[in-house]
Amino acid sequence: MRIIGHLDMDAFFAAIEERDHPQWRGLPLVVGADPAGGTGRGVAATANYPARRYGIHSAMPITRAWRLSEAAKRRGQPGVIFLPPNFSRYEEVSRRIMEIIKKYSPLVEEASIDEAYFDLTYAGDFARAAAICAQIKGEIRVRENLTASVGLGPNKLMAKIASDFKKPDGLTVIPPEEAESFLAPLPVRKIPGIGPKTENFLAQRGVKTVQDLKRFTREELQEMFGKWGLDLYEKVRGRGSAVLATAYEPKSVGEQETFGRDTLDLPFIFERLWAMCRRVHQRLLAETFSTYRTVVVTVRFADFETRSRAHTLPEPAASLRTLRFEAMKLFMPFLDVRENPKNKLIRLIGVRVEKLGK
Ligand code: TTP
Ligand code: MG
Repeated sequence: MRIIGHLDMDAFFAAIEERDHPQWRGLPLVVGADPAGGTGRGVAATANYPARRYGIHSAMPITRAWRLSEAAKRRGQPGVIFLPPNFSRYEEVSRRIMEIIKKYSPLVEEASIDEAYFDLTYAGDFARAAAICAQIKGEIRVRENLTASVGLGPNKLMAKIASDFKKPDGLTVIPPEEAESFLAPLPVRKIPGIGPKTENFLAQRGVKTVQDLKRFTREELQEMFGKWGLDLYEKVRGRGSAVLATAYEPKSVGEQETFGRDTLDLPFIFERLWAMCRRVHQRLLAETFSTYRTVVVTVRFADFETRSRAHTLPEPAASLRTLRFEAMKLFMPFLDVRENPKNKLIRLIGVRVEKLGK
C-alpha cells in the first residue's frame, strides 16, 4: 500500500501577483495577454477567484475577459486588474515550494510549475499523512503567503482528483477503501485525460458520471478509445500508478508572443524576437540549466496556420548570442517564399530551447 499526495497551488500566477501587490488584495485579477482596451489578442493564463466569479478562466481569449470585466463594472462591481505574466518570478516561487515539499517527502515528482506528487508512505497511515500535508500547507502559507490545495490517495490518479476536489486551500483524503465510491458520482470530466471532446462523445451515449462509465467492459472501452480505453477501465475503478518520476527536469524553456496587430514589419519582429531570446535565456539560467542544443522557432500567421522550425546544434551551446543567431536563421524562411510564399502577415512568434544541460 502506498500513500501518495498531490499538491496544486491555488490560482498560482494570480495569487503571486496579488501577494506582491497588496493594494489589489481581494480585487479580481487576471494574468495574461494585454487586453488593450478590448482590442487585445492572446489569452488569459489564469484568473484569481474573484475574477473567476465573473466567468473568467485560463485560456479564455483576453478580449472576452475584458468584456466580462466591463459588464461587471456596469453592474457596479470592481473592474478586473489585467497583468502581464512574470515567468521568472513564478519559477522562483515554484522552486521554493518544491523545496518545502521535499523537506516532508523523500520522493517528489514535479508535475508542472505549480503542481507536485509526493510519496508519504513512510507516515504509515492516512491520518498521519494528512497531518503532514497540513504541515506542508502551513509552511507554504507562512513562508510564501500563498495557499495550496492538497489531495491524498492510494495512487497518483486519486491524489490528483482529491486535490482538485476542494479548492482553494483544500485538504482531501481518499483512503484506498473509499477510492471507488468517491469516484462513482463525479462527472466523467474529472478523470484526467477526459477533455471536452470525450465528455461530449460520452454524453451522446448517455454517460455523464464515472458510475455510468463502469457499465462498459474492458473490450468495449478499448473499442471506443484504443489502448487508452484499457487505462480508463482501471481509472474509473480508482486504480492507477503510484510510481513517481522523481528526476523531473523541464524538457524545454520557451515563450510566445501574440503581436498587437498582424505584421510583416521586420525591424519590429526582430526586436521582439531578440527580446524573447533574452528572456528565454534568462529563464534557462534561472532553471539552473546552462546549455541547450535545440532551438525551435514558431510562427502563427494571420490565418492561424502555425508552423515550427527547429535546429539541433552539433554541440551544446550556452550563449545568448548563439540563441539569437540560431533563432534568426530559423526565422528568416518565414519571411520569404521558402515558408511564406503568399506573404502572409504574422500574428504570433515563439522561441524555445530544448535538450537542456547543466
Ligand atoms: P493551474 O494549476 O491549472 O491553475 P491555477 O493554479 O491558476 O488555478 P487553480 O487554483 O485552479 O489550480 O495552472 C497553474 C498555472 O499555470 C496558472 O496559474 C497559470 C498557468 N496556466 C497557463 O498559463 N495557461 C493555462 O491554460 C493554464 C491551465 C495554466
Ligand atoms: Mg494550480
